[in-house]
Amino acid sequence: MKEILDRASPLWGICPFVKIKDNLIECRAKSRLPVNSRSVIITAFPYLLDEKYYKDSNISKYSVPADYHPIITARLDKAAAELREKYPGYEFEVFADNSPIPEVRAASIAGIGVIGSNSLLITERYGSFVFLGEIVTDMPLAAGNGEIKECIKCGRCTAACPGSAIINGKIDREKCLSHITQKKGILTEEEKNMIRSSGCIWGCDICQNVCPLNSGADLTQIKEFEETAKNRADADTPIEGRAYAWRGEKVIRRNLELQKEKE
Ligand code: B12
Repeated sequence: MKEILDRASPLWGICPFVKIKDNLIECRAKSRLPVNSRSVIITAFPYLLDEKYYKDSNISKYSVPADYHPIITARLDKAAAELREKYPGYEFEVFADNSPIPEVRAASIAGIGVIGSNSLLITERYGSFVFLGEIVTDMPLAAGNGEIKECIKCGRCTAACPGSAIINGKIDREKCLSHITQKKGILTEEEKNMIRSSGCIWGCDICQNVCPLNSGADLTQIKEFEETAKNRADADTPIEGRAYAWRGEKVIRRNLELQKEKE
């Protein structure tokens, strides 16, 4: 099993399903969970690129590579197919992001990182610049002691958050700039100003950029991320295949207009 998972992801661990079963996220994908789910094999995919890729960028770091969902799903699908062949009789179901699994919590229980006050998983080697995905199985797998570990609570993310959205390690979504850039419809003047002054029209990295546990984070070795890097969104480039494509052009164009108003 180790070789199969090592080929898929540079960092993974096991979270017993029972430890997150009361925190499942309601979504359509929930119906795909194996009936007798026993273990969550949680995997992390580092995405930090060389600084040169972020120069003059107007989108958050996670959206510089092409949409990560198909990239990590392809890797996990391959691993799941190999696991099904090796362990017939067990189910292996792949999820990424659009998942009933509270991924940050599961990853911390699996021992692959600490939960930051910004609510993100921070790994020792790659900091919080990792995407999470998982294979849920009805196979019982040995896990660690399953304790959630917390960050050093220096308070820098809380202080730097432009919307003051971080309250005691919980995110108030309505105030989170990442959420605001994704919101459809009419924004309040305050929300518009947050987008104008951030210089970022999709997502937000502020709580990650100020985190001391992120300094010196290793760059990704996943070639699919580097090969597809594109650090600006603009009105003329098609959005297909980018991390923000699911939201549709209207929201992107609105945010681009807000940036223009500032210039
Ligand atoms: C909805 C969502 C959002 C929403 C709301 C985020 C939020 N923090 O509530 C919005 C749109 C704002 C968002 C933004 C971002 N997101 Co998001 N998001 C999700 C999603 C789909 C679900 C999260 C969720 O609802 N969790 C369940 C809720 C109910 O969790 P919760 O009970 O509140 O528990 C949280 C805390 O309380 C804490 N916690 C829980 N138990 C305990 C116990 C203890 C002791 C402690 C200390 C803490 C703690 O951990 C949980 C962290 O999520 C996940 C994918 C997934 N399936 O998990 C991605 C995910 C969390 N997002 C991700 C990313 C990359 C981002 C952004 C960085 C993108 C960007 N650059 O703009 C920002 C970061 C903003 C931030 N600081 O959270 C990654 C995070 C990777 C990582 N290293 O952790 C995930 C895992 C997606 C992925 N597959 O990689 N996101």
